[in-house]
Amino acid sequence: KPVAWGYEGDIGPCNWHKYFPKAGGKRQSPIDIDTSATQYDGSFKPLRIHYDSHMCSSLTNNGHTFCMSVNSDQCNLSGGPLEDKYRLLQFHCHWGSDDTKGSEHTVDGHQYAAELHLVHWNTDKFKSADEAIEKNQGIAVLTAFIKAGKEHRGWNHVLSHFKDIKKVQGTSTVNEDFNPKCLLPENQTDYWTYEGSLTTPPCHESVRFIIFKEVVEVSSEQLAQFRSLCVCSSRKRDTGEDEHLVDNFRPIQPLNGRVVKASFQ
Ligand code: SG4
Ligand code: ZN
Repeated sequence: KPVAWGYEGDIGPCNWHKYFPKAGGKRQSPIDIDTSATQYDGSFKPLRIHYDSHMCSSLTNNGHTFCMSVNSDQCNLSGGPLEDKYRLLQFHCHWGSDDTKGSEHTVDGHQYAAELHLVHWNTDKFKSADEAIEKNQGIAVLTAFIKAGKEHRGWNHVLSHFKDIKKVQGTSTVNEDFNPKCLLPENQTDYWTYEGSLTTPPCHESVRFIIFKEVVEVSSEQLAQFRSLCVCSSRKRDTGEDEHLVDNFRPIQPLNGRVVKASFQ
């Protein structure tokens, strides 16, 4: 039977390695990006993000985050530090119990309110996402930090489906015209990149992260809607309400000699 995991207590990040040995490996994610130690790499090609609309198929609350599955071979990522072509599989977020925390990666020790992950798999080297997920160069995660600020109209498209996914396993079909490109920052040329892992069990060391320098603003009210999702209904608060899904970020992991490359000087 699948091993339960979470973000606190016995099933929290400190104990993941007992049930998921990869979590104790040498290239784990997330990390702190020490901007004084990053290295500019002038050999990167332009990053090519090609996403089409009409392809966001369904939004699910999986008990760890919301997850928008994408069903299109017309959403691809290549170039930049990548040798191969990668196809968008899903996107999801990590967030805090308030606006002062929530991102997984940190920049010079600063934690943002949330972090968006767009997960892609390598269609040049592998036959399926399931195969790619545990292989070196199998996965590329395009990442944007999120902070509290002005309202973000693109995010309202996603949030409008949250009423259907409050409970775990809640699913909502998304068939309106929506392009996840609208969730990315304007500046898509300045990013950091390094080789890491899935930030959740089984923490496979298969991921190249590409992390935009420019931070995206959403309103505090929009961040509060992330927190309106619930975790397993078996876990109730003292008040009898379902417990809310918050602080679903893994703490930073050791670099172990890895170098974070920057696309900009
Ligand atoms: C979240 O739990 C997603 O819901 C998972 O996606 C995802 O797993 C996991 O995070 C790890 O991804 O970008 N944070 S991460 O490293 O993409 C995978 C699903 O469960 C394999 C579909
Ligand atoms: Zn993630």
